[in-house]
Amino acid sequence: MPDPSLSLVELEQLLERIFLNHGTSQDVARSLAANCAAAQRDGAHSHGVFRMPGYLSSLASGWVDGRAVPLVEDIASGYVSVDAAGGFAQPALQAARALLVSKARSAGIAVLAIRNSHHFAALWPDVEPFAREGLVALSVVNSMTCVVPHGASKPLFGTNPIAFAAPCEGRDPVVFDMATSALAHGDVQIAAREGRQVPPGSGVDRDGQPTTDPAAILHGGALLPFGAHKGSALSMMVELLSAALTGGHFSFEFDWSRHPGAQTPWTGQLIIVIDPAKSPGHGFAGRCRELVERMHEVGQARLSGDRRYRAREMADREGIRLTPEHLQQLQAMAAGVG
Ligand code: NDP
Ligand code: PYC
Repeated sequence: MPDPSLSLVELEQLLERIFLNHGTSQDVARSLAANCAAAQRDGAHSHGVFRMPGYLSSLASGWVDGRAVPLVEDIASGYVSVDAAGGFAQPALQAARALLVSKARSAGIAVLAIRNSHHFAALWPDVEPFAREGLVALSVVNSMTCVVPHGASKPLFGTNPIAFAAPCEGRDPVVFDMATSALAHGDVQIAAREGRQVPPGSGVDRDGQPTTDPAAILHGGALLPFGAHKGSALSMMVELLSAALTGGHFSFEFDWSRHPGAQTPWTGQLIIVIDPAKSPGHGFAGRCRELVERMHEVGQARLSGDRRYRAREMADREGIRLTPEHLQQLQAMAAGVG
């Protein structure tokens, strides 16, 4: 028997029911369900349905407000700010999106600074849609202290991803989305669950010694930045842009110890949107295509984003496959017993 499969709409509806049954507003349920279902469809497993128990446990702990109403502030010709009011970052982005795009199109560039927000998801769903509208987008979000800065002895930074999306003539947008740690925290959790070691250089144990044991990283140990001092500098930049600039918390600045079950980092997010129609000759998407073609010519077969697009094509044809256990677990959550 093949694993059961759902269409994107079916999975979104199932996840939306789960969020609603666990106390979120309709807007929040819709926004988180769309994000999580898209990650599952694209094979982004560290941020697909794997995350549902964490969302629910954070909501149940009272740490995140699933009914928060974001407050959008029109700060300047190229600057929008949102107070997510202790809720999730995705509905805050939705609330500010139209204003952000209209500012980017008139000024050529606009910034969205989200604060007082929880981001527990992949970052590419926040940027890819801008590129599908012909815009270039860059986003950063910080998370929770679990990464040792290069040369330091204790964790301070979060796993702090950076995502970028650009329109490209004749093909899907060029998108990358990467943690600035050697591994995303979610991938360490998955490795621990599956009894796999993580690659050397990923993390250290509670004594600061290098380890490939995911349990040692998760329980008292920490992750390392990717690329030594270079990834560490990018992670520092993510802290500054996501927290210092937006008015959000640094990854080390919040204390969730009084909310057992809390898992969603309470931080900030920055999104920069650029309108390439303002560039000379309006030729950005064509230039992007030229670069991609040259990358292929020199032998790079797989570009960042391509694996997700292939997974998406397959899911669009054959549905999104879930193990019977995962589907049962989701159905139990939707019925309010999970
Ligand atoms: P990966 O290392 O799996 O991938 C990073 C990027 O590199 C992706 O764009 C990926 O494209 C691309 N890529 C991977 N392998 C290759 C290859 N062989 N050739 C070319 N390109 C390649 O991602 P991470 O583990 O760093 O991050 C996973 C997710 O975790 C991200 O979505 C991130 O946003 C999320 N995250 C969220 C956090 C939060 O606070 N909300 C914190 C940290 C991480 P493709 O996708 O097509 O494979
Ligand atoms: O996988 O590192 C991670 C992560 C942190 C917050 C959400 N995802």
